[in-house]
Amino acid sequence: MAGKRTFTMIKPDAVGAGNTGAITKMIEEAGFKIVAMKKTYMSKERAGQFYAVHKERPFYEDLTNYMSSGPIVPMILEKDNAVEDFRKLIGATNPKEAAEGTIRKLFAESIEANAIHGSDSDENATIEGNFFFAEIEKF
Ligand code: RTP
Ligand code: MG
Repeated sequence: MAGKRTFTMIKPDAVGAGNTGAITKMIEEAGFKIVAMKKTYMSKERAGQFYAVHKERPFYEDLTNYMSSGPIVPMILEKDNAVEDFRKLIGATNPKEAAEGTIRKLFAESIEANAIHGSDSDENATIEGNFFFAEIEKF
């Protein structure tokens, strides 16, 4: 079902702060079905692979250090218009610019430690979901 899934991960700051449950509740209450979910960890090398598109950006080194600083909770989510609707639910990259009631407004610490990831296209949602989950883990 093209366009119905997105990929997210709760980032190390939010997992470490004990916000996994509150964020997951918001995701489900917004109408997203959890297709796959686990708690795991990315080495710095693996974080570098996940964020390879940002390799030339000035924040890449910081970003890969941060994303490998603690456990994360990746998920595949399903809903009509999933990618766009999920980006709305999480809010702007910088929590100072995020709309009221968004996950980043409520839980992000900074532009880098911003609580949660959301795929930016259907194509990337598939690639990112497959980075973490085998077919047998998707329901
Ligand atoms: P994401 O991919 O995690 O959903 O975030 P996004 O689309 O809103 O932002 P993107 O431009 O893709 O950046 C990826 C992540 O890199 C960190 N970042 N740090 N220090 C900085 O200026 C800076 N800018 C971005 C954030 O963790 C951002 O979510
Ligand atoms: Mg992005």
